[in-house]
Amino acid sequence: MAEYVPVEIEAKWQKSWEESGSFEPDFETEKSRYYMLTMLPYPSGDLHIGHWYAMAPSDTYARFLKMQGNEVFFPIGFDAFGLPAENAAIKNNIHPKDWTYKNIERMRLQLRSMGNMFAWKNEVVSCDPDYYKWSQWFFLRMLEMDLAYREFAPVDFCNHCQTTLAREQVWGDERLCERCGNTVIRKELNQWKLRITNYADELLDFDGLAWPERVRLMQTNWIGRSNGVEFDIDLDLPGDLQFRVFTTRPDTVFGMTFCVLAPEHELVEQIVTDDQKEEVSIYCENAMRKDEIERMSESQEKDGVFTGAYAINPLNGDRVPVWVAEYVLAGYGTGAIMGVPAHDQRDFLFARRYDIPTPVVVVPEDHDQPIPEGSELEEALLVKEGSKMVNSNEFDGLVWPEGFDRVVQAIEDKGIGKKQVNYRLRDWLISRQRMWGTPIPVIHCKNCGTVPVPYEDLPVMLPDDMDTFICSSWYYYGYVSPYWKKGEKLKKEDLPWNPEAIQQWCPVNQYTGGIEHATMHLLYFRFFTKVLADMKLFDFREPATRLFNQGMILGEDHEKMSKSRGNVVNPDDLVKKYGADTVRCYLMFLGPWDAGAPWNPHGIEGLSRFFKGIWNLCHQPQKPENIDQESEKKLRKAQHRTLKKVTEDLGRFRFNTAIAALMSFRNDLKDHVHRCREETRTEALKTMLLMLAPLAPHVSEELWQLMAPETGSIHQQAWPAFDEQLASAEMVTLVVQINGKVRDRIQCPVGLEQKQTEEKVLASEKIQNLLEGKAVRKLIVVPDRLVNLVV
Ligand code: ANZ
Repeated sequence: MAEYVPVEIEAKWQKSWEESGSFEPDFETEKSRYYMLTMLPYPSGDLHIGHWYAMAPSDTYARFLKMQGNEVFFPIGFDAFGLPAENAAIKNNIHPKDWTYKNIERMRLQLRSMGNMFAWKNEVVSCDPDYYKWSQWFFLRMLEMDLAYREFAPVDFCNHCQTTLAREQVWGDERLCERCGNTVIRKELNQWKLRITNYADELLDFDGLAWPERVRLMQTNWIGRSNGVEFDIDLDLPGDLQFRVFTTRPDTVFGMTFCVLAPEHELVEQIVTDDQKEEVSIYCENAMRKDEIERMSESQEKDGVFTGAYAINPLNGDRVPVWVAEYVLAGYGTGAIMGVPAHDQRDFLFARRYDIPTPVVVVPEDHDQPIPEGSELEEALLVKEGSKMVNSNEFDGLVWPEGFDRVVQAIEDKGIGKKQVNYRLRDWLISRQRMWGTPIPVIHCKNCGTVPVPYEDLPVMLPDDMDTFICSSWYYYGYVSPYWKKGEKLKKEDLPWNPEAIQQWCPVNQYTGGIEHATMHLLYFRFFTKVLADMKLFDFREPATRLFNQGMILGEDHEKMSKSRGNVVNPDDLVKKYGADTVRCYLMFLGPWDAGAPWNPHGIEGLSRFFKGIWNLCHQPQKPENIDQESEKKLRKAQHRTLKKVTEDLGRFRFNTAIAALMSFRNDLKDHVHRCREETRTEALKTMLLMLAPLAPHVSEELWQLMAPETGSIHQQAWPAFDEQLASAEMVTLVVQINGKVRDRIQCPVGLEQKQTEEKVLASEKIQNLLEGKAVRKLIVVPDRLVNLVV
């Protein structure tokens, strides 16, 4: 009998499938089309186990759908621009392009070793000029639609290297340049942005999308829509200087005991008194060097400096000090706030630090105690819904949201402000000042300013700069007609793809990828699709109907895998030793796909044995000792039960339980197959192989050729159907006794475990009535037959 040697059969089948083009979809198909997409990899040079964990299960799903009769499109490509290529290029003194393409070459081989049914003919590589010319084309169209614009924005800059730096190139709290070790400064530079904020409200609408709740929540918070009011506050200074604040809680305006301007606020210099000048200026300079995340951090002490100036609360005439503090950001709202320490935690910490009074002005509606003194508070009193205004003159007693509305009305009547909706979301900064990225197709001319490059002159070739998130914002359309109009001159009226194919295949039916992209790529690609729909390039407005986030595969030590920790698992070594099928299935077996799992080096042998077992079963010639009806029946039932389970599990990404069911079916086969008729045996084994086909494509193909060579490839077969009746669990009648007397008979599925049996018995209404609350002292279970309760 031939031995199972995975390396021998796997390469053979990968070659055969690719040569026959069996995984390239038929674009003209009559079948229902299914676009299955997995996030494209960055060509770092090595396919790591995380890639396998992302891509092997998605391949299983794609294959499963194909067997179920869909025409499945499952493309792959490379997101090839970015910083690592530049760093590697500098280090090794080669061009980033050479480094990138060398890595792509290697990763293509590694990806093939996984045995995925990728539609390789549709591959795109985002650093190919025939790809990025379309990114540039989109940019020019957005420029015309006023969706792209240039604005000064702060960047990290190294004076020594004379270059801007990406976040990850700025090291530590000291903020040192990764290249030269000098201190990095913040500098305002003219940068390109896309108006994603125009789409903020639409991006909050997830109607019709089957996306994980977690991602929807993260995006919703990221977009951060807040309903509030903006109004002017006069300074108590000669002249009529004033500043505008944004608040979501106008109903707390009577609790304002200070105001704060962001360190970047233009009024700071004008209002600061002479004796405060120096302190304020040092403070502002320091603050402006930090980034927003640092400034907003909860753990950060809330500090600031008094400007020496005072402002007047427009609703009650109170005179309050004006401070500068870094926790107020220049880029949000108006860059100035009213400080209400009793009801805002940041203001509370600030007021505590500087001994500023903290009067309480809203309480829970049902509060019937005396109103607390602010000095008693240990933290801000956060009440909104169901809050009642107090200590607020004519507004006393008003309950949310009426209090909100009435104060807004008063502000509008005075003509000092209006309702305002703000978003946390900022426009998307796409300039990168890096070499290895898509050049922005605009010429900066001394005499005539910025001039868009004519469409016919695209692509604008490297080097220059444009963020890689653009490339990944439309690659899934690129796959459908890769490198459309390759080498041709472009026109504005051109379409970036075959419109019919896009309309037929998009939006993506199922997208899979990591949750870490929730508020970046997964938001940008939704935005991009909406913009392209507004360009009338297609008539849908969301890129992917369903989204699934896989978990992360961790090191054996339950930590994130990293070279420095020495806990990295190399998939190539595993493939050599066990074969791709075993590695794929073992990763899927480790736990539910969305949960992720730590790598466990001990279990993989078990899976390897599982395949050997099936291999042997298929190779052993049938020598029925004596045909046994009972065995026949058991095997047939096991087959249909397993098929039902696997069909359901694969359909909901529960690969681990599907594999467990197959293992149990392998045991049934071992136990019964030699006592079954040839017909029953073949059917059971073939069904096993068909169920394995999406999970372990190579070994199932090899064995299929042994069992049914006349039918062609296993991957062209239909998913088998199960018989609902055979698949359903067999029932038994369980006799229930109380103190030895038969009291009830209950129908139960065969093989219930002790605990389930007990639960089932105790749930019976009849038994409950008979027990009348008496304590059960003992419960004796004879599986599938009898239960005796001793009371
Ligand atoms: C007074 C107040 C009282 C506030 C209260 C809140 C609670 P969201 O919901 O995130 O929009 N704020 C406004 N502009 C700010 C800026 N540039 N930097 C830092 N904080 C800013 O938050 C709106 C609230 O955040 C605003 O409402 C303001 O504080 C603060 F009981 O005003 B509030």
